[in-house]
Amino acid sequence: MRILQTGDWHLGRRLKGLDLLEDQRFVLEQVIEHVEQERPDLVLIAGDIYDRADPPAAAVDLLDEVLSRLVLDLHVPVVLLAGNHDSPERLAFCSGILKRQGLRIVGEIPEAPEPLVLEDEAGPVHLFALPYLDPERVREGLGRDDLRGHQAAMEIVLDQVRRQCHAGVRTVLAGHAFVQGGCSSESERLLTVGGSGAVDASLFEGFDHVALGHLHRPQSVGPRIHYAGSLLAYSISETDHSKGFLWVDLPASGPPSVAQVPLTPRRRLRRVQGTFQQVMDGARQDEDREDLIVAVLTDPAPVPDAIGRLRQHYPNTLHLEWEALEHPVGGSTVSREVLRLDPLSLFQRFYQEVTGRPMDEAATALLGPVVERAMRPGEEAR
Ligand SMILES: [Mn+2]
Repeated sequence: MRILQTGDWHLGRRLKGLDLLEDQRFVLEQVIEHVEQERPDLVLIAGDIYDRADPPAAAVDLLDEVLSRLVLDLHVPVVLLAGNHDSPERLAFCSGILKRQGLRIVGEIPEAPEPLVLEDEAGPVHLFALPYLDPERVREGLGRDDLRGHQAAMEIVLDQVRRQCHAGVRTVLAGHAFVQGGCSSESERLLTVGGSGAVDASLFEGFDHVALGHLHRPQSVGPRIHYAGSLLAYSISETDHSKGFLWVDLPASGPPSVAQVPLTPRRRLRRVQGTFQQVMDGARQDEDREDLIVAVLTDPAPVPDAIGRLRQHYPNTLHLEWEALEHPVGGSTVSREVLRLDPLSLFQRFYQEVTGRPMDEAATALLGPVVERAMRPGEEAR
């Protein structure tokens, strides 16, 4: 049994204002090619299909095109589930009709989870696909007023899944969640404000394979719990990630083998570092001028219009950092203490310096949520 596991496509996402749709199409073409060659038993897309609940029309068209190729042309069944960025209702439009065509869309939290039954020479494989379990939705959907938090929501839904499991039948679980101990990036929208939103890996014991979405770095967080990671780098913190998908091969018994297949991005997100002069010299030799560039300049003093001049060589320079100025080793007017302050404290300090008195409670209460919202990853394009 061979499953292609992918997730966090975030179709329609922009990075620092830059449209990534053609970049997304470019890697999805590669995914389709792999499916065409390998003919897996299933393609599984573990949530965050779109970047937001109301995706741009071009993103909807792209998904339509990709799914049509997989399901109608290549006849490979596809399961996709709603992540925390998707609108469950919109994503699941026509899901009853599409199910008959081999496309299973999981939007709502199932009251009685029903497995998708796949078969190979060794017998059946049951796949349970859960959407992102928003605790509030689980509470409402199941009429459990006492239910609080992500851990409890996952626990109660998995209890129901386990009731439908059969001993001796290989079982795969797919979902969209933040498992404790996983390594996050800046492009995952926080699941809870002020809390971790994480769930314990121990909740997933007993499944033969757990295919998760949400974390954008490809990783495993337990012996059988795997994140395929996002389709592309979706924040400038992801320059060192190798993005791709997973081949999951389930044997007749025992643990599956999981292999990552890297995808080649249309434009690489990468970091260039050095003095302005060194970076410019490097840029002149560089043929990959369309790449998405994060420049880290080490000059001891600012260079006038550095980003404008860099963009003459790298038109897609997304971000510029002054390493020596932002992280001074000493002798700077900005003390290390200030660099360690969280954004709200930094505002309070600035307020005090400007007004001569500390920020009062009322102002702090007003400012807190604003700062929190501004700092929340994944909202930059709004
Ligand atoms: Mn995501």
